[in-house]
Order: sequence, then structure tokens, then C-alpha cells
Amino acid sequence: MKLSKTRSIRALMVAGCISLLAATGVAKAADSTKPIVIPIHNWSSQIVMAYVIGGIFESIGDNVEYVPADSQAVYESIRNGDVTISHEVWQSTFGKSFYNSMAKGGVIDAGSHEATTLEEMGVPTWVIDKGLCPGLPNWEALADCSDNFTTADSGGKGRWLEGPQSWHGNLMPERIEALGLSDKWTVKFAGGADALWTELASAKKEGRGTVIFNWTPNFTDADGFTFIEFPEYTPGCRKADGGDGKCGSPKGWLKKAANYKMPKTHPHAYTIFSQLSFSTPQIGQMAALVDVDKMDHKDAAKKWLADNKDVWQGWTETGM
Ligand code: TMO
Repeated sequence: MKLSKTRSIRALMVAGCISLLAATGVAKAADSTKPIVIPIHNWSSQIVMAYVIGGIFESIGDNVEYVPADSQAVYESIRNGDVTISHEVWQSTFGKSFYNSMAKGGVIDAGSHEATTLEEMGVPTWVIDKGLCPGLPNWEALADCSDNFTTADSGGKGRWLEGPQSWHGNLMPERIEALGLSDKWTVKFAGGADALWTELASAKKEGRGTVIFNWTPNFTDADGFTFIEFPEYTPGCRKADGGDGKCGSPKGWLKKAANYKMPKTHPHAYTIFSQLSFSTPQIGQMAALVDVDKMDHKDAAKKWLADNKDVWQGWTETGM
């Protein structure tokens, strides 16, 4: 009795849904033909992943456009709709800009990648093996080894080669000051990511110490790179966030962001975007195709998509 009642209610509900669908025709809206705008920043995995995700969107028939964008200002561009997504929101460098724009309304959190992140100063592991700074990776070792890290432009101090200043402003100069290291160390900003990899190669060739900014996931994960362990990050610890600045970078997340209209304008692509997630080895591999194998970013993305159909094709089958 009870069972058959349940059954007939189900049958009614199914019939109801079908007739509602027939009447309104809105159950599966097609994606807009307007392009999904994907930003291009200035590190390899981000650029390759832009074309990987663009290629996935194109595989379902959507249109895609790529625009060069500043990696901090992009969240305002997403908020006002000039850019549709950001597929690598790194917590340490961009978390603040992301949440600032979200708080103004118009940016949504489209989920996290499986990979966790670290964006931190460090040394190639051979620098430690060679005894150029005994006590590393503990940051306190930096008090006694700066002489092994001087360069022509460092005024007799040890040099930290930071990434481009557009990534996280004065974080590192402020940290050196806060930790009482400013008599011994100074920060120089690289013009681009390539300058970091060039420095790694030439320091190795010359057998001299070097401290550079680096991150994981990256192609260097496979290479032996050791991040310096600074005092633990806590929310608000940075100078820019009102703290005393005596902290390292967070062991962070890697998020995806989208303009708030995307789920409505491109529901299929948004459904895919919200699900897609890359791992540390996958992102490291995207970077390595360019920085180790010297492929062009677009060709690297094509190769990645062709070699990893089993990773991404399942995502395209939901939300259709
Ligand atoms: C944003 N980055 C991965 C270069 O630190």
C-alpha cells in the first residue's frame, strides 16, 4: 500500500517535470556565443592552463578569448565583467585582491584545485648540500651566511631575488625588516619569471649561493628546491594586513574565480569550470612543458589536452 503510493507520487513528479520542461524549455540553457574571457598572466603554468581550460571550453562549442592581464587587477576586471574567470588564484599572492573584489560584489568562488600551494623564498637544494648556509631551511640560519649570497647589485648584503613586484608588492622587503635581517639582506625584483630560472641555472654553473622566490606547484618540484621555513603564517600577520610582518607565506589554497553572471551566461562551461581541479604533478607538468621542454604555451596546452583526455573529458559530460 505504502510502496505503491510512493511509486505513484514518483510517477506524478516525473510526469510533472517532463511537462514543466516541455512548457518552459529552460531546463538546459545553451551557453551564450559571447566569448568566455580568460586572462593571461606571467608565469608558465597559468598560461598553459589558460589554453588548457580554453581548449576544454572550445570542445563543447563555446567561444573563448584570451587577454593579457595584471595578476592583481584581474579580480576587479572579473567583478566588472571584462574578464570571465581566473583559474589560478594563489592564496599568498592574490588572496587579498580576490576577496577585496568579492566583497564589492560580482566575483564568485568557483572552487579549489586539488593542489595546495606555497609561494616562498628558497634555495636550490645543492646550496644547502654545499654548506653555503648551515642551518637552512630554518630562517634563523640567514643571520650568519649572507656573505655567500652577495651579488654585484646588492651593496655587500646577501640578495633575495624576488619575483616581479606585481606579484606581492613589498612583502619581502617588509619581511626582511620585520625579522631583523635588513643589515644582512636586501631584495631585488626580477623583471619576469624567466629571470628566476636564469638565475638558478647561472648560480648552479658558478657554484655560488642564491636565494630566489619560487612556488609549488612548479616545474622545480622535480628538481630539488628547498623553501626557507619562516615563522608560521597566521591570518593578518603581514604588515599589509596590519600585522608585525614576522611570518612566512601560508601553506595555501589554489582557487578558481568567476564573474557572477557566468553560471547564467555559460551554464555548461561554468559547470565544467566549477568541477575542474588540477593536482600538483599536473600543474608542475604544465609548467615543465614550457620551462624545461621549451614548448610554446599553446602547443604545450594542446599536448597536455591530447595526453590527458581521461583527466578532463569526464568534466565535459556533466552539465550538458
Ligand atoms: C603567483 N605565483 C605562482 C607566481 O606565485
